[in-house]
Amino acid sequence: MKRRTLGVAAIAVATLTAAPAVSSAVTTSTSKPKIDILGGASFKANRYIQDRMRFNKDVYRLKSGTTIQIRSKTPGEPHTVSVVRRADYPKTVKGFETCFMKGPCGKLGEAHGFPEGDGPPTTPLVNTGKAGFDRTGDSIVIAPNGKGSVKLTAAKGQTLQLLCIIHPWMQAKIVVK
Ligand SMILES: [Cu+2]
Repeated sequence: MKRRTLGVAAIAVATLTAAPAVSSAVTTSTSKPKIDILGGASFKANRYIQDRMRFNKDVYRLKSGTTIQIRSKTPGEPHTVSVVRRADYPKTVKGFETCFMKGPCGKLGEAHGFPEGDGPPTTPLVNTGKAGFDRTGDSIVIAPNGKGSVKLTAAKGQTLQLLCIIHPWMQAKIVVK
């Protein structure tokens, strides 16, 4: 998938700078639990480019059975909210490449059916196990500036590790209440 390749190239540069501060605040319960995807980029001439694509929280504490509204406020590129194993989180820029070559970034990208060029994936929702978000491999694509929703079916006490397979520094988790 061309987009992912480009993403890695851009990010290799982007992460040369310190990661931007991301709110570590935890969501409080609201009537419409949501995950917002935020963006923005900047550069310093002859120094770096900084990409601030991110989930709006590091930790979402949500009740089992909740419908999660996901909203992207970034134009241009899609995102995914994907459940992965903690061990599959890239921890370095080189780790992004591993994620694309043999980790969930590549595997889920194929499962979603992202085209080589631009265009929507053939399978925006990949579900493993029972319906909803409850286990590794569950994944939803959110279009540029798009929305989506998914039911949190994981049982109370579970933690789901989230990753955007297109921008694999986007890492957060859901703690199920
Ligand atoms: Cu993303």
